[in-house]
Amino acid sequence: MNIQVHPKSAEILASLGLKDVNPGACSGPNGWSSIDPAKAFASINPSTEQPIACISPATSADMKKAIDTAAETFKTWRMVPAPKRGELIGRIGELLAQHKDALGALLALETGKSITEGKGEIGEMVDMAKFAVGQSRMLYGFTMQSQRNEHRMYDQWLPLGVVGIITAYNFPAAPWSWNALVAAVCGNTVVWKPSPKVALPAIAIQHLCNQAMSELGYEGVFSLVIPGDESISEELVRDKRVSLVSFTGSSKIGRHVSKILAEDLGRRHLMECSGNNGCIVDESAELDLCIAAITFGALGTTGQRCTSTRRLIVHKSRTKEVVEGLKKAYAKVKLGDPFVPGNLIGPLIDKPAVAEFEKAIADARALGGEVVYGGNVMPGPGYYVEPTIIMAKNDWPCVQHETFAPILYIIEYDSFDEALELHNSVPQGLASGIQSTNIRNIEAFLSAKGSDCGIAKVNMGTTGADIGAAFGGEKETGGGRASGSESWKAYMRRQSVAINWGDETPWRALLES
Ligand code: UN1
Repeated sequence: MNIQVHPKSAEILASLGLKDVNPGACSGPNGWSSIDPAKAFASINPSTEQPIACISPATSADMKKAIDTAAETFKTWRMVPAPKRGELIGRIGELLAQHKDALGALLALETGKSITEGKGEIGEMVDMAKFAVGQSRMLYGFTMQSQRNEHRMYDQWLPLGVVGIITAYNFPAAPWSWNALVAAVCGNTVVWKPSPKVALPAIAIQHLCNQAMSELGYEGVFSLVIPGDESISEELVRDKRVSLVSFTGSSKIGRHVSKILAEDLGRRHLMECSGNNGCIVDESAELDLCIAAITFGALGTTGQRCTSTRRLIVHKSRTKEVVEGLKKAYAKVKLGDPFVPGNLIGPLIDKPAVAEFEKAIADARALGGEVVYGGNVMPGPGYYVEPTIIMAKNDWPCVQHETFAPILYIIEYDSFDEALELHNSVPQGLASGIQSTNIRNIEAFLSAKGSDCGIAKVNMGTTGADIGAAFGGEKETGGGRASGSESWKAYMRRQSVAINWGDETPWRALLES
């Protein structure tokens, strides 16, 4: 294949150990799969529509080998003291920090997100490694009061086994770390299936994990599989040795994945599916704060975050100034090559994503939606679209659906109860926000009758969750939680232990009578 590369491509790829054609699976020592050039598929730069490098897809045999390796390695890894397991994660964190610039640039190259966001995503992984190292000394269980004489009771947390992690194209790296690094300190082994649209960072990260695993003698803890087709990906979900599947992606596929797992009862799933994030702007909102937060919330990562602000629920008295303020801010936001510092908005990921953008706008227009900003696809090369603002109604199908594009729907309200009702009237429940200086509205938004989402933000954008807090949402978002808070418990099984340390038992009398 004749690869026309971005000027910086060769340098970035070389510094991360990536070649023109890369193996699509790795498990165990010297475990890279063999390359079949005839089957290799290209990873495309959405800014130029040109290939970056190719991946030889994982076969069914590669998938089996990865799960075999993970299952076998689990037998020894689970017995390594958790703080020792943390040492491996600490080393991976150091290597990620050393390669932060190159990995961040690779994300910009492959996803089209700005270089600042790319480096930010890797920085988040470094923080996540530090968090997981700390967590490795804090896998706490309760002690409980037994009702029996001279008995002790306590909860202990034990590892699950093999954890499968399926990640999406918009965040090719950080969500793996929220799951994998915590899962590993908990004593699990990990098999990662990234989106084939953005597989190069996963290969680069596997190289770093391999280095750390080989230095510390823990080979086989982290494996990678990048199949070219869905049926092989599904083998990861179907294999009963995989105790937990953490899935990031659409609610449609998430529903399919969770059904397969539910069939086996004890197998677990951690779902991070679609979001449709609303932000209420009330009468008391501070305009400047609100405009800056909403602009980044709606346009960061070109509206391709599951936390992106998609619905702005504005009090009627504020609509005019909010829309005018957003239009001014949108006009200032720079769009273009993700490598040019200061450019906030890059391209969408691919042609189908552009078609989704066009469809959502056409659907809104057909229902009477007024496009007050943007609305057009930009001339190529690159999958660039204009940031868009549409006056809309909350119950329109296009508003109820998550479109991964920089489209912001403005929905007006009269009373605050109506705002809460509108806010919660979507099938998804990931991130939410309120722009307000009114303590009563803020507290109502955070109360039981308020936001029904997993993440609630006050005077902030809906994006930019901090790793210290659990990440995930309710309803069709799937209910899973990853990264901080007490998310580690999802990667372990609880065992309630009871010990009789005395010499009495009520059953003895039964035998003596
Ligand atoms: C996602 O879009 O899948 O909260 C994750 C945020 C980021 C993560 C987004 N920290 O916007």
